[in-house]
Amino acid sequence: MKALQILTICLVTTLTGTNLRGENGYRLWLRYAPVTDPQHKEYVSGILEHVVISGANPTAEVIAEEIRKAGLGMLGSPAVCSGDFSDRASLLIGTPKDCAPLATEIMKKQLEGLGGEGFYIGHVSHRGTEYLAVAANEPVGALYGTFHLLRVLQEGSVLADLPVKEVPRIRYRLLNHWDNLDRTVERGYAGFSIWDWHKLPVYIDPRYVDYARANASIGINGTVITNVNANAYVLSSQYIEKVAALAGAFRPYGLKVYLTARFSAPVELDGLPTADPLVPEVRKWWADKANEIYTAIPDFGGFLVKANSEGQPGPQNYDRTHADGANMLAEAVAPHGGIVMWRAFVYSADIDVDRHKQAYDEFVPYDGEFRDNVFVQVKNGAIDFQPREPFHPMFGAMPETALAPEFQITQEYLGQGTHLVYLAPLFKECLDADTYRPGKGATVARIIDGSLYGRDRSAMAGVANIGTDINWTGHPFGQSNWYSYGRLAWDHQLSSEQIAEEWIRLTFGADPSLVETISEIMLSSREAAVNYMTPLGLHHIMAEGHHYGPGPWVSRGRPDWTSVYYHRADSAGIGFDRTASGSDALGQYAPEIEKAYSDPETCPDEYLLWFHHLPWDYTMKSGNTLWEELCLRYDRGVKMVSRMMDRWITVENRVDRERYGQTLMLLKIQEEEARWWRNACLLYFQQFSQMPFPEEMEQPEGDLQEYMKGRSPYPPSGRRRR
Ligand code: BDP
Repeated sequence: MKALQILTICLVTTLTGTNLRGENGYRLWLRYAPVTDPQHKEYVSGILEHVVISGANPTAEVIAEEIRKAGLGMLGSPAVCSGDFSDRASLLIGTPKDCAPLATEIMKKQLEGLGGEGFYIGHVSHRGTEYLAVAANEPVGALYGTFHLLRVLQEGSVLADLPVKEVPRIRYRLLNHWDNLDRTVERGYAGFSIWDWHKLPVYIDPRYVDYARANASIGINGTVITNVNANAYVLSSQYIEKVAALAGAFRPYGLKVYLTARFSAPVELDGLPTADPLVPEVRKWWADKANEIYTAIPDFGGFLVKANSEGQPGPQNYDRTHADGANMLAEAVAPHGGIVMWRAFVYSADIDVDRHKQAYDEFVPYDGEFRDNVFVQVKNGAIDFQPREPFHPMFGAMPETALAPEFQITQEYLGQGTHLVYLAPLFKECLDADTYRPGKGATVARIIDGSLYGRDRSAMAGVANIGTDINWTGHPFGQSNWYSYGRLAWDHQLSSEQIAEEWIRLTFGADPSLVETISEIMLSSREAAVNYMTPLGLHHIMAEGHHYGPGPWVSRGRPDWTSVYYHRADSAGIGFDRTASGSDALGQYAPEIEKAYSDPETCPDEYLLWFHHLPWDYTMKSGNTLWEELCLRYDRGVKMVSRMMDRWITVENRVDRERYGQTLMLLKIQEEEARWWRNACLLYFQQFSQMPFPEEMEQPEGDLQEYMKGRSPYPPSGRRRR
């Protein structure tokens, strides 16, 4: 590099206080960037000057390692850590069992009700001196507390309103990887699977540890490492040994391993004549398999199962119910403290019932029949991770069953690897939705966290967007979705704004105007995507198979995998009538919702075409006709992306070049693809509406036939394979 260039970079860096050199994103939100503000630097040094981390256990060791990293990054020198109490301590981290100053009655009182994972950050007094402490009942709580403290410091903030006490609202906070044993990732857009099966169990990729650290830092405590379209082979002895090695790497971080269980595994692996869950030999096979797994992995989490769905085997193959299947597996893992997550994502092309209704029909009659260690895992909406769906009607309809919501962090239907779409608003929309069951205020969040029923078991699942790409998630902003999922699983009361701001400060820097600009981009991004893909309640109109790009014309093959099944556009109008005069899916919701949504006048615009088939000239609340409104919303989506790009351009020189440039290029693709969605969808629907495009919008260009041919025979990855 020429001297002049170096000088310029140094100058700009000094002037803006930002490190403008490239950052590849590997460090995620754990960057521990140098603290430049002298006052904050003094504050951080004061806290990290001499940290006492008590306890001789692997979690205490990783806490010390994290504290050293943080000191090195933020202050330029690793913080001094010791295991033994010293009166020079600036911070104490530990449990009452291991750290004498924390073993007081007052502290024990403070820790009451915090369980194993909760933590306390505040002052303790010992022999007349006050110390700052991160205290917990168990080492993992101390680890979560440490990450909390380091987050505050990294954000450029100070600890205010001490003491801080936190307890996770959800007990099982899980990632679901749709990773195949050949290292492809179903619906993955960030490279290959990070599990290097070939080299396991001997070779422990340092990424495994960074992965566990990242998860622990946001409170994720379990990971299902294999695809729901499961391969029985992962349950073979050879693979159990590999899984045990991963579990060993994750253990100090409080991250447990789970596996997907292929229902036909007893037949496939050991030649049993049947996998019927009521046959004693089959039950014994699973009990033995569970024993084998727990011998290798004593803290194994349990099984996740996709059964009788999209061709997967299940109990119905033997005329048994979901409850029979789930309970058999639950019985096998129960003696070891394991759980079973049984997915409710079931629908069949052979049943002539709106796909929206099928999961409810199949599961609700079995409410109360699932064992105590079973969770029924329900997607946020009744169709399939669409840009916007009303909450799934099963929430609230099974009070005797522990339900766990499943969110999709990977952006299968939201622009895959190229679109910036911040998903916290989507997750929140479901969690905050009022089911009105049994009455007003029964939100999905209160149902699934157990508080509504006084149940102490709760779980949440998020389909991971992680792969071998250097920045883990492909799109630099994909990281924010992993982050927000974890934060919401810990505390679903956090707002999308709060989480975005946290993430931006940690990821790009704490300059308030930078935070404001990037947060505006993030907070508008989900609504932008809904607008340019599926406004007004449209859904499932993406391209066939790979799901990349628009495909409202898809009409071949299995009807419930086509687009025409869902949008039902014809010369009379557009939308799916799910009122009592149509499929009556609305009848599965509480009467309050059914009543409000059954009338197009009172149904929120967001869900209008989800529940109604309406004429093209129907008058909307805005006064526009339905056709005009549809066109304007599609166009608004494109404009919102242009605005996101304009805003992003203003952060040049305020964030590092590498991530600035990557994001800008991706926003260009997103803008172009938003136009593609708008043009293709509107030209297609215009065939039915026969109405002109409103003048005030950018006129859709191109030829429908060309759009219908698709872009390339080689769409992005994310293909299905076991
Ligand atoms: C759909 C995906 C498919 C998954 C399925 C599932 O397209 O790849 O296998 O969900 O959740 O959205 O099982």
